[in-house]
Amino acid sequence: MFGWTGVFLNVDLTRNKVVAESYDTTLALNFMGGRGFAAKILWDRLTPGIDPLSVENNLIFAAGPLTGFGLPNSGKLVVAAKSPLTGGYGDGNMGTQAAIQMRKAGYDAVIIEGKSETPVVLHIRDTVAEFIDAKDLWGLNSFETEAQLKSLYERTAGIVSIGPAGENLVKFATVVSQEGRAGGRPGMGAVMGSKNLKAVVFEGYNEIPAAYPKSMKELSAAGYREVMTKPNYAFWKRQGTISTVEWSQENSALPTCNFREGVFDKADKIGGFAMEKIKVGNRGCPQCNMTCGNVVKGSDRKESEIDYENIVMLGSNIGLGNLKQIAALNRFADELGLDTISLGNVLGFAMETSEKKRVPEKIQWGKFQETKALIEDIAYRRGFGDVLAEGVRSAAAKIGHGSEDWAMHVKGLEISAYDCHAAPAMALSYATSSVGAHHKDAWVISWEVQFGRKGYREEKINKVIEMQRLRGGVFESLTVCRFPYAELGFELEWYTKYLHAATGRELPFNTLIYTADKILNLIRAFWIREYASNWAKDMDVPPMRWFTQPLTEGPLKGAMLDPLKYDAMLNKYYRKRGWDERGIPKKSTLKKLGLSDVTKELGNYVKLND
Ligand code: PTT
Ligand code: SF4
Repeated sequence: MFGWTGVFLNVDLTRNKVVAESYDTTLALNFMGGRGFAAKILWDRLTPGIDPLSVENNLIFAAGPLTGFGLPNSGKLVVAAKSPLTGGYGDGNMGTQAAIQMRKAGYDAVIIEGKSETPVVLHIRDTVAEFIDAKDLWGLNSFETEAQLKSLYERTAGIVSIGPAGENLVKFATVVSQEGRAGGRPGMGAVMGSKNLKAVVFEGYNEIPAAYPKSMKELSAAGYREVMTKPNYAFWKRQGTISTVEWSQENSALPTCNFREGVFDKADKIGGFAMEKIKVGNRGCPQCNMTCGNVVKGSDRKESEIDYENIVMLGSNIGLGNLKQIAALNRFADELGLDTISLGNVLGFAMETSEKKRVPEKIQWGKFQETKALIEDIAYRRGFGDVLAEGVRSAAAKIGHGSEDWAMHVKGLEISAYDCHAAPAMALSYATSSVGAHHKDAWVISWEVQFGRKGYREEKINKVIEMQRLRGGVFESLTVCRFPYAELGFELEWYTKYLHAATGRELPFNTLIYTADKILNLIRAFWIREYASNWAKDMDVPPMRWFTQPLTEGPLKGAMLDPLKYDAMLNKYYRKRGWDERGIPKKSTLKKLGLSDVTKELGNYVKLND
């Protein structure tokens, strides 16, 4: 097989055993890699209903057929498991040297099951895997952990680790790499912690088999050159994702005070131009010349790599308008291994709940020191922090007193940094994303703003589906960064050329889209199998706040979503997807996608329609 290594590494932490397992071309072509492999493995191997933090869960690191070849933006890795936050399928995508090293070691995926008796580091060097005692590392933050491990291995080693949040099973703990790359929003760090796995070190010294190595090199060099010719390249290097702060403010989409408003009076102090004034450098994922991680020094004088999402969620959404303080909170979250998006939601929720006097704790908007202390309480599960460590869905259920009305999540995953009071298509995107409320699959809001945000017309549904196919399907299964395409207009044809050089196969775009639909439906089946009789259409509905509490400030004052129109839009989305009125794939849809085996299994949990 070319392109793929054709091998998964099974790691059993209970028995300290590893077994390399070859898989065939059919699996590769059917599921491609990354998210596709993760979904297939979790569907096949997990017993429905297991506790995500039990030994039975699998933690998966999966790459795609382009990972590690030196192609632009191909240093990405999917980390996946059954999510302890949502109870459904969970994954994330992080840029890390570990992606490249895993492939060079000879594996397309590493599947970790069981639980080590004591804290452990897994070291994989080509065909040799060892389990190293990690008692001395347990308790260290993710930066300290990586620094210690770095001193022990080759400079090229790829390391992923968890911080105290993962160890303490905070439900939105992430896996961290390279001081500021974080992946697995729906609690992949907690799954790693539940296995007593502090870190994985990957070292690989083999060539990844390419069908046409020479054209691979040429295409790679040409790709890097092409990226640099794109008109927005220079500005992207200056501001990366952060220019979106100004855009969101102009368009009333900037989450402010727990998504109550879409404008923030200190937006100019936390946007791209404010960031440029304190910027000290660029960092990025390996194999990338777009390096979009903007490094600034926070109020703690430590370096922090910031993006749009973490600025907004730890800034305007909690009423904090000081960029250096936001950077310090972001660095703190990276060290602890907490997802900044969920964290910003949880903090905003706590502030609003306190303001409304539904809890005795006094937590005020925009107070840096108090917020930092609360973040620490969350990571170490102290006091009220322990309640918040479960995520907003669970916290609201526990607190009650109507607090569900301002718990901003879909399916238990907290909302990313775009307010949708006046963005029905983006609301649909959050509501139907494969992991819960994440913008990664269909970031449709900029298109929606450009082409008319009012209305629920069919074109919007089509756009959501198109983006889910491309971003959530193609990019997550090839496991390459989507930013060259999404932000600079790097043409999609490049990827079919890369795929041909890597695999020796003509894999036209419509094949990739078909695979994307297959993966999305398999993930959908995973969710439905887990929720079984509790599965309901309202799981595909965004938070009530956007339907019931209009914006009270800014040019879109008064705006909110219309529940009846949203419902009609969702019904149409279901029909276009080949799902029934409950949002469950029909037998005919699964068959068309080559998922007939799924029909049989899923039919044991819910009644399927033809
Ligand atoms: C991603 C989510 C995002 S999406 C951001 S910022 W973004 C937040 N970053 C966090 C962080 O940092 N530290 C932290 N402790 N928690 C964080 N949580 C948030 O996690 C990321 C980039 C970005 S920056 C984005 S959009 C793109 N995402 C891609 C994707 O999902 N797929 C893909 N094929 N390419 C992508 N390219 C871009 O990568 P999750 P990274 Mg991240 C400090 O993992 O779970 O998917 O959540 O990986 O290496 O940091 O790169 O404005
Ligand atoms: Fe990583 Fe940014 Fe480069 Fe994408 S563009 S590979 S997120 S540094």
